[in-house]
Amino acid sequence: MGDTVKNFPQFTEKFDGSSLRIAIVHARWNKSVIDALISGAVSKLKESGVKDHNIVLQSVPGSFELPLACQRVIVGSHVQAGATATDLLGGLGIGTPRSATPVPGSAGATNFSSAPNKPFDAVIAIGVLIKGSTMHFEYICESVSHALMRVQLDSGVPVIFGVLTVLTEEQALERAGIGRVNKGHNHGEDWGAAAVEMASRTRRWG
Ligand code: DLZ
Repeated sequence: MGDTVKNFPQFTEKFDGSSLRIAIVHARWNKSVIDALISGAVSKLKESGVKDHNIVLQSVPGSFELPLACQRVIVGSHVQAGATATDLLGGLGIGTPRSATPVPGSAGATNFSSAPNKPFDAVIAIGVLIKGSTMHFEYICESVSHALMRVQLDSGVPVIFGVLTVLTEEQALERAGIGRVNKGHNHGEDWGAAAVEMASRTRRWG
């Protein structure tokens, strides 16, 4: 990670994700960066023992839609529209896609009514906001971060803040580990680790 003090310190305790169910809710704006971040998060979840069928992905148009989607995912009304990580990551070149039944009228979505319907232990909200020439960026960053915190505190379910708020496209690429000049570090991995740690701790705290 280079000569810097600013990094994600892994806790020395190992957390076992084998009984955890984690949702990744992601925006579709800036897709190549989003895809890399999802890959990083999923690899870390799997490395921590989270099972494929317990990683559920839900996409939304943009970051502004993340808080409501996270809230609904936590409440449980999402299950019919989500896809498991295995399905999505088949498309990203990770994991083996399993066959899925398309939900009528929702292209690309898959019906996982057979997936275990237990509550989620944590949700990772992933979005990439890149500053433009107007105030749009400031308003969305501010409202999304506050709203995600609210969802987390209101529900008691950890919501991991996986929203990059960057000034340039290159900064976004570097934070997804796919920078053109400096490859950088994939922050999705940190979010996967944070989800497993917070889900485990929240269970212990009761
Ligand atoms: C409109 C917009 C713009 C300009 N930029 C981004 C962005 O960089 N990242 C992102 O996730 N979403 C962006 N959006 C879309 C908004 O988040 C939202 O989807 C729309 O305003 C509709 O509510």
